[in-house]
Amino acid sequence: SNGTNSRYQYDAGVTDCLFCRIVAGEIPATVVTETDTTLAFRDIDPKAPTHVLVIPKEHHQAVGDLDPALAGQVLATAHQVAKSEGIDSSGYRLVFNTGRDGGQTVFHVHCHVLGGRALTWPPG
Ligand code: DGP
Repeated sequence: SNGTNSRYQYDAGVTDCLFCRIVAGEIPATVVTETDTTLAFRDIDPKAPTHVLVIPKEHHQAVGDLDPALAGQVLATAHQVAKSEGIDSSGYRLVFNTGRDGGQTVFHVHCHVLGGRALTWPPG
């Protein structure tokens, strides 16, 4: 599947997608963990002591484009990251920035795993 049914903006899709290139090993990333279907790597511009991105390896634009099984696999990996980062008991935040108003800048769906400090609410 690809991002041609873009609801938010033009989606370059698999051929020119930053996170697809990370999956392919064409762009380096600090990988935290991976499964058959998901990849977790550190955000290049961390906003908290732990800031990891969890993506499906397959290209989908936004969380609403994921079938429930794959969405569940992304969430399971995010929780695994929280455990391995030692923030599962202190608490953490999972965020899917989606579309223009959500502040999404990379149009390959990703779950931010944020923690390691007390996070404020509401977000900006
Ligand atoms: P969002 O704004 O929700 O679409 O988040 C995109 C995130 O991706 C943002 O926190 C910065 C991160 N990011 C952008 N480019 C790169 C990159 O080349 N490598 C890594 N590891 N993260 C990136």
